[in-house]
Amino acid sequence: MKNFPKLLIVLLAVTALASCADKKPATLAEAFKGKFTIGATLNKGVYSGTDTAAANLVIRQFSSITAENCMKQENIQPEKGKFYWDEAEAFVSFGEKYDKEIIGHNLVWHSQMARWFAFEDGAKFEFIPGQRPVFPPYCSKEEFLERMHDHITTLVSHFKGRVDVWEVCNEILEDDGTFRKSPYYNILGEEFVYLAFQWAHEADPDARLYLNDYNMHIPAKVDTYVRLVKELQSRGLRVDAVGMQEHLDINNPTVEEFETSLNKIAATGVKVYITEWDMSALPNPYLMSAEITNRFEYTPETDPYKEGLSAEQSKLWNNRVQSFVECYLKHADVIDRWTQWGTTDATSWKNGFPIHGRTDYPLLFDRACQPKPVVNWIIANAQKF
Ligand code: 9MR
Repeated sequence: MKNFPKLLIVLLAVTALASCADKKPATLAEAFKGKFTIGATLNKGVYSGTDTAAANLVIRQFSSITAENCMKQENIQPEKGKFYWDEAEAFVSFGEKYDKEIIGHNLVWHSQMARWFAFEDGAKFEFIPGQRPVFPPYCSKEEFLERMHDHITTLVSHFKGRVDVWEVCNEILEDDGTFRKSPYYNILGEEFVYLAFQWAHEADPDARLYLNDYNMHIPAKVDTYVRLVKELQSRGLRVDAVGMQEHLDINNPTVEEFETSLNKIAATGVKVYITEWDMSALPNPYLMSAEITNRFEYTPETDPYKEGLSAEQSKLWNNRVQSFVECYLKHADVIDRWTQWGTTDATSWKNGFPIHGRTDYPLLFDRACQPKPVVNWIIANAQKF
């Protein structure tokens, strides 16, 4: 009898543990536990607290967050030597408060580059509507190296120990696998890649580092990334992963094309991050890409689901997403993170790209922050893989 309370405690503890083990996942974050992190990309409304519905969705459903715009160079260092930290600070604090993996996007990107960054001090820009822009001369190589070192070092050091993962180079290749002729490449050649990784690592040795691009299903493109990873490795530089953006549409690419590229990356020994996932439900006027200079004219035929997605298209979309997710789960040993580009359909960039003003349905949560059918399927099934 003396032992009764002890026995009771043990019994209660065992029952509690058993019911914990039985507990079915209720959210995406729980569904992917032990497999990979599941991320959302945050705009200002989410981390500043004005969009409370989206913020609550992220807090509950996701385990990782990426900065959609606030860390891009034109926003964070719009003038030489002047860093504007407030927004990025709000983003990182949000992640810390809710214990999310925090992704910095990005250190090197030709687009949304600060206007002063590659050109002679005080350079004048003239943009005449309808004419090709004529750019002023680049600054000297020495000056560019100093600016690049300063930008990367200042940004990464500022968030040392707080940002878990930095996207070091974004969209540095053309689809044919050659280097994009950006100011980085034009001034430094391929060396800019190795310098960027070196300086990012020096500024925060614990941060994970990766290369990132769209259209990674194109063999020539992924092959060059494989070469770059090997080159980084042979120089002893830290590289943790290759990011496959995965801006998909309703037809392209195939799961098999994705898988072939994933296997090529995995063979180098680094991880794969799915970094900017979305799947447009709309007709696509060109073969899918995230090349943001591509724009097409709006006509009503290009925007068929203004009043809501048809049942047929919704089924197609959900089934296609499911087949990708099955593939991601199959490769959970290689995939470390799956991030969707945005939080809900309401604020996705796809409503404005590649045609402005359409109503698209590319993300896992709808305009009312409700899960699409495939989300419920994931929550019920992911742990079975
Ligand atoms: O989603 C971003 C959008 O709000 C910006 O206006 C746009 C400007 O370039 O960038 C979008 O994000 C891009 C990301 O940073 C890099 N890959 C392509 C994404 C979609 O354009």
